[in-house]
Order: sequence, then structure tokens, then C-alpha cells
Amino acid sequence: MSCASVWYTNVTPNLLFCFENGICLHLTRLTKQLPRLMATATSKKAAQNGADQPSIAQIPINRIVTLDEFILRSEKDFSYATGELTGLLRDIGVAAKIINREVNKAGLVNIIGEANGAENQSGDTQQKLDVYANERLIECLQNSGECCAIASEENDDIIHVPPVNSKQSHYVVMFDPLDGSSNIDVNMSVGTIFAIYRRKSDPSGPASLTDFLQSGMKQVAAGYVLYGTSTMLVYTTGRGVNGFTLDPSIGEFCLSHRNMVIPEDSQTYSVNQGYYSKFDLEMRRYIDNCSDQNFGLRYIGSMVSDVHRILIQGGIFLYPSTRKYPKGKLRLLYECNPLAMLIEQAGGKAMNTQLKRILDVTPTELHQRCTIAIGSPKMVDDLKAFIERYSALPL
Ligand code: FBP
Repeated sequence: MSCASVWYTNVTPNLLFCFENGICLHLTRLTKQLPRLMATATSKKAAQNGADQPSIAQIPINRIVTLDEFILRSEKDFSYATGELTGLLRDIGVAAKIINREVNKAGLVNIIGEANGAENQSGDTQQKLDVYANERLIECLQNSGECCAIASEENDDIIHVPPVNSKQSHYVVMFDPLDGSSNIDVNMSVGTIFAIYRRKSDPSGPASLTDFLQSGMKQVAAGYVLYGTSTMLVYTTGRGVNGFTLDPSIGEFCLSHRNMVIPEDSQTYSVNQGYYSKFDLEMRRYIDNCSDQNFGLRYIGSMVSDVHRILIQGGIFLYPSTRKYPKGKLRLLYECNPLAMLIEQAGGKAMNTQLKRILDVTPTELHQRCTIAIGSPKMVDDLKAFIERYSALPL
């Protein structure tokens, strides 16, 4: 389908695009299909003359680079690329825009507050926006069929995605649709966290749990969308970390933070100090040391927001074991692993309080929890030294 000649049939709000081969699409359907049309057209073009396509690094800093263009140009860095991962990242970008629209007007429409007492698989009360975000992400991923199965914090089991156009997909996606959901009603920043893996099971058959229980090292891509003062999508495919800010006037995520690098050290720590008395000795000693050194305490109560601040300004985020959560509260597969990959790609570190690198932990359950210390490398190393010195338990 050549995009060369399009003409408008009328200028009512519902613009109609007609292609020379007679196919006509309403704006709404076109916006949904445009990324795919553009993808095929541009990637064909990119493939034809990939050699002379400037890489991202060669594009002038002041030129707008949209997320779609960035993903497409980065695709050629992967010789085996089939466009599937490109399509997946695109679908997540589209879902993020849809969720962003609801998050932004949450205070106006009846979408804040609890979802009629509904609970997710670990008994957490679901917020209406959680459910909305969850459904939109699943929908966008099912539309393209670029992934064969999905795991979400809001769903007990994995969700199988029927093949689209009988295409076999090689990826599985897991996500926390709205992290920090307890912050929604008070208009604080929340976020979506996602991780993408290549499946291990045979593509000709249904995906299985083993496709999800892979160590964080196996992630092919990870990222988050932060719905804050502005909406940002930050992701990595294992070649550095880049951030895109949503420009609502053009509805595009635009490259705003290239090659993000976390500060080596900092004087800020992030922990729910309200649980201080319930922490182990080594954690209490570390927190005492932070306050003895007049470190600043910053805790938003939404991990994606706290980790985003730390990625930019440095610091350490801690969620150790407590009496209520002896194994830690946060989920390994769709909270800790993706953020650990991002922070490591930006030069930081992430470990659990048994001093094991988060990305080396082999998961055994879909919704498994884990303890985490993540952030500036110097601060994580300092914590490690504290734990080694004060830990009563053999490490
Ligand atoms: P949800 O994914 O259910 O929102 O839970 C995770 C979370 O909200 C994190 O974002 C945050 O860091 C933590 O829980 C806050 O927990 P607490 O209120 O115990 O400090």
C-alpha cells in the first residue's frame, strides 16, 4: 500500500483518509493502524537503504525524534530483528497514551477510588484505574499479536494471546499496569512497569509458565511509563537507557533524555521509614548511618516514581523484609527485574538483602515477591558492606 497519494474526502471531525488503491480509513481506525502501516512502509524503506540511515547518535540533539522513529532506527542494531519487538514496544507506547489520557483526568471522571471492593491475586484492593490500565495494555498487546502470552500483577494466571493472522510470536510480556496505585486518589505520580522476554517454549504451541520464570538477565527489553508532572516512557533493550516525554499537542513520545546515566553516589535514600522498627538490624544500622550523615529521605510510595528520581538525581531505594512481608513486598518479575535492568543499564546496581544481584535470581512463581536495594552503585555497595558487617544471619 503506497502512502504517496492520500486525499481527504471531508473535513468533519471524523477525517476520512482514502488511499489510491481505494482503501478508505476513518481517522480513529487510521490512528490505530497507522503505526503498523508506517512500520511496514518505513521498515521496508529502512531495510532497503538501512546502510545510509543515520543512527540515533548521528541525529542532531535539537531534532524531534519520536519513540516510533527511535525504535525503528534502533532495530537495525539487531541483525536478527524481525520487527516483532518493534511492534511490541509500539503497542506499549500506544497503551501508555490511552492510560495517560485517563490518568490525567482521573480527578474529573468516576475512575478514582476502589473498583467495587475487587481484589487482585494477592488480595490487594484494586483501584478502578488499575483495572482500566490493565485492560488497555492487554487489549493493545492482543491487537497486534506480537506477543504470545501476558502476565500482569492484576491477573492470577498468564493470559494467552491468540495468534493474529496465524503469526507465531516469540515474545512474552509481563507488567504492573499501575504501580503505586495507592497514590492515585491523592493525585501523586504512578506508573506502568513492563518487561519483555523471548519465549522458551515451541512457538507452534501455546506459551507456558516456563516462558515467564526466566531470570532478569534474559529480559530483551524493560521499561516504565511515569504518569507525573509530564508523562515519560523510559526503556532499554540492553543498549543503554533512553527517556521519551509525551508531547500532548502532537500525541507523540519525543526523545528527551538520551543515554541516561545514574549518578555514581548521592546523599538521598528512599525507604518507608515508618517500618523502621520492623526492619532487620543491618537495615536499621544502615538507615541510622544515613541520618547520621544527614542524608535526605525521599519516599513517594510509588516505586516507579522513586526509582525514576534516583535514575536522574542518584540515591538508593530500599524495600527490605518486614513482618508483613518477610520476603519483601515488591514483585520480582514485573517490578524489580525490569527496574533492575534499567538501572544497571544506566550504570547503577540492584540487589536483594541477601546480597544477590536481582537479575541473577531465578524465579519460581509468577507473582513472587522479593526484597530490593536499587540505585547509585556507590550507595548499593555501601549498603552491602553494612549488611555484611551487621547481618546476624550467615550470608
Ligand atoms: P502496587 O504495585 O500494588 O501499587 O504496590 C507497589 C507499591 O505501591 C510500590 O510502588 C511502592 O514502592 C510500595 O508499594 C509502597 O509500599 P508501602 O506503602 O508499604 O511503603
